[in-house]
Amino acid sequence: RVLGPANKPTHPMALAPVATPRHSVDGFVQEFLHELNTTQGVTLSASTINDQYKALALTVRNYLMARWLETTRNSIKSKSKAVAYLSAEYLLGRQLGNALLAADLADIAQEGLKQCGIELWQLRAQEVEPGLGNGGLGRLAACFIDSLATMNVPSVGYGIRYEYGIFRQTFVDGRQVEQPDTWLSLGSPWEFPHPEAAVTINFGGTTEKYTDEDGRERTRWLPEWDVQAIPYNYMVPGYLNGRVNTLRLWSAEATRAFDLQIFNSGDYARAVRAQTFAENISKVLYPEDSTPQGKELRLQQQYFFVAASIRDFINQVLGEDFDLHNLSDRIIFQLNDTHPVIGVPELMRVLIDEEGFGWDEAWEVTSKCFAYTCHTLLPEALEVWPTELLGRLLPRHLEIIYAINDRFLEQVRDRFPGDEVRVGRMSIIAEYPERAVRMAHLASVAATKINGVAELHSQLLRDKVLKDFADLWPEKFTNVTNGVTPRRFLRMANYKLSGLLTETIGSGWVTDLERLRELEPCADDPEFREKFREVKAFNKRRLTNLLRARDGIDLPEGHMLDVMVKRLHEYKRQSLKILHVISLYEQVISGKISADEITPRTVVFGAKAAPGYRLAKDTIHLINKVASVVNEDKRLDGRLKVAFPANYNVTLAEKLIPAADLSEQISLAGKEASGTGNMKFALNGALTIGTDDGANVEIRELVGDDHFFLFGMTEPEVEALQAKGYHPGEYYQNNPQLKAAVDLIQSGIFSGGDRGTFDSLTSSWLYHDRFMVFADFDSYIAAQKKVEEKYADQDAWTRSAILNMARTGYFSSDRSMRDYMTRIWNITPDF
Ligand code: B1H
Repeated sequence: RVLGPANKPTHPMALAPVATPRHSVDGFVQEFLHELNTTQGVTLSASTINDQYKALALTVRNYLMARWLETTRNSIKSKSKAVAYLSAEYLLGRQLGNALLAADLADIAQEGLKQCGIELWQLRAQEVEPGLGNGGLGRLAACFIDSLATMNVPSVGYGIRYEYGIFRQTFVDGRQVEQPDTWLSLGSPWEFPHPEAAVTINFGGTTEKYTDEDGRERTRWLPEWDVQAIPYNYMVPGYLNGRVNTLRLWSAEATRAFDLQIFNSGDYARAVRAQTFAENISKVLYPEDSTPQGKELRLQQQYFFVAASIRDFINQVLGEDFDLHNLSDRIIFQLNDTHPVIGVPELMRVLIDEEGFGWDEAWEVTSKCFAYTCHTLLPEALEVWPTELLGRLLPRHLEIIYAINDRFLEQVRDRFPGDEVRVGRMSIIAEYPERAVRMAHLASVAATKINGVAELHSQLLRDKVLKDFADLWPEKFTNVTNGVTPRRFLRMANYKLSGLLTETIGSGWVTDLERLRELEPCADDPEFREKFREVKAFNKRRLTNLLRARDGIDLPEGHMLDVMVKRLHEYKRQSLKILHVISLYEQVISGKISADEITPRTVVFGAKAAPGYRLAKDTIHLINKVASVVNEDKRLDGRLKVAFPANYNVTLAEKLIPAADLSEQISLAGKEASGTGNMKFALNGALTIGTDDGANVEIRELVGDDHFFLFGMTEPEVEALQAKGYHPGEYYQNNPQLKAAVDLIQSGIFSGGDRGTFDSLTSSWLYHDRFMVFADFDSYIAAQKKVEEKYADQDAWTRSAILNMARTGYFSSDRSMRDYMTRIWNITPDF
């Protein structure tokens, strides 16, 4: 390390808190101008909007700085047990608004900037969001660290500082085209790089046996190459509580030693290429949501950040003289899906090879330090690494995995004598189609606790995906239903509604969301309903203005806003939603109904498809083509519109969700582990049309059947149909409305007369649809009729919307974190 330990003061002032700027408009302006002058090196009059944004960000940072240093110092001093959240993704969203809120500076900043002739919202619009995640899993990690900070829980988030986050989506002729996400091109004022705290991460090579000084047989890893992991710290401010936790993201750089070797060989060009090779590790986020890519670089990323994080925690937090036998008194590593599971053999390697532990001693410690959250039910989403690849990259880890497996299978044979079929099913090593490590099995063996992310999902994990493990270790299994942070998704995103809530029940709901219950009686108060409607109307106007400027999209006034935003995936069934639109259109143009029978409605889609996922991309193409035909057709009398703004991200979600009337949560039952968008919509006063899947089940239980539009098969019905044999052609032949919609696509009307453009989609639905779109079509259409009936009675609708909000406080990520603390971590908050 270049610098010595930070907590040995070398100056009497070293432990004194850094001065926090005065919490007043004057104090703020002074600090802002100071940053503009000294950091950006410009005067106010010569400053660009980017200068102003950066100076503002630095100003807000300064207000949080003393709390951050204090939190960090206390967490090292206090020696309390901490959580290390290990996640390959953090979908943070913009930082400025959240930091202003956490420091109680929003009003002061607005006024101070106004005095400087600057509009705060304009500076906020400058920020490029760090899109370091794909969808729900990455956003969940961001919500969780927000809640941990707000609830005073000693914790640190560890992840990867991707140079390119999730791609920027554009449409060319209605097809998705991906652009690199250059979120760092103007630099980020929110990060604190610490190159002096770099950690060396090894790869490749071989292992060898040797005898140590005490005559013990030992193994050592002789790696072939290495990279430097450079930590970048981010503040994670709690809401108005004086705590600022840390998110530590690792960036890869080439090591000196590595270059030198090649430089000395005289091959300069190869040396420079080698540098690029090392730095590729943190270059880009893999854009597949739910379907992991078995790419070597991906495994490199996983090991890179997990090994750096474990080393970092042991060296920086615990310090030299800590007895690692007691590691589980100080830390629990929470595994966000299987992506960080290589941390299990890594901790074993550190304890055995580096610290001289015996196997049993090391396993005793390791098996208490990890807990595993599973986020999926789709078999194709379960990560598997070929032993050939894993052994080439991490030879010592593969040996350790084999050794863990040997001991584990012995246990299985003990418990289930003679049941070799079970042994084969449970083995950490799969033999077909190739020899490979099943990461979910490794995680299940090592973890103290295994949790799913909604009640139904956790039950299906126990009954199906991980049934053998639940038979062996029932006590390991638990559920923690997901949640979302009320700070970002209610207080910030919907400040009008927040104002109404606070004026009605006080501001306690921001950190105690169950208090929204107090609003239940307001559902019957006409005056409150009127105010609630005004808020919705305001949010719709705000969205209209944004989409006009951002996408050139014109939202009509007075429409029901029907929103489906989430990653594009067959199981989520955007296809069902677009078939509904096509069907409405078909009925009008064929004269079956007249346009004025349609409820004026705008259907908004937002969705990115994984770049290599053909059917998902074809669905985007279809939606865009339907939009361009439907939106222009005068026969609809402007009563049905489709809007598909490109590049759906957290920033857009914050504007879209508060404006929505109807939330589409229409996955095939048993496929969506939880969903978290569903929670955000309900909390912002949208009604849900949804299947009995994921957290929809719990939302419906809480809001009540009268305020939720349920449709579709249940999970057992899906299973039964699958077992009996699903024949989509029968639904097509027997349902004229469905047939007419599908035929309309095949007529070429959405593809300039070409009948074959969407064959990939129609034949998938007709012949081999794993996600049974046709089977739920009828029921979906019927539920949409109920939606229209209810919407016709605005008082009834608003009443239900208010009750949705009032009854879903359970879905705060604060509650999720409390559940993790009691059911999994055995941790209590500080103070
Ligand atoms: C979820 C993923 C995921 N489940 C692999 N699994 C990935 C898997 O890059 N990869 O390889 C990326 C993401 N993401 C989602 O997690 C579930 O589908 C949602 O239902 C759930 O709400 C969310 C948070 O638990």
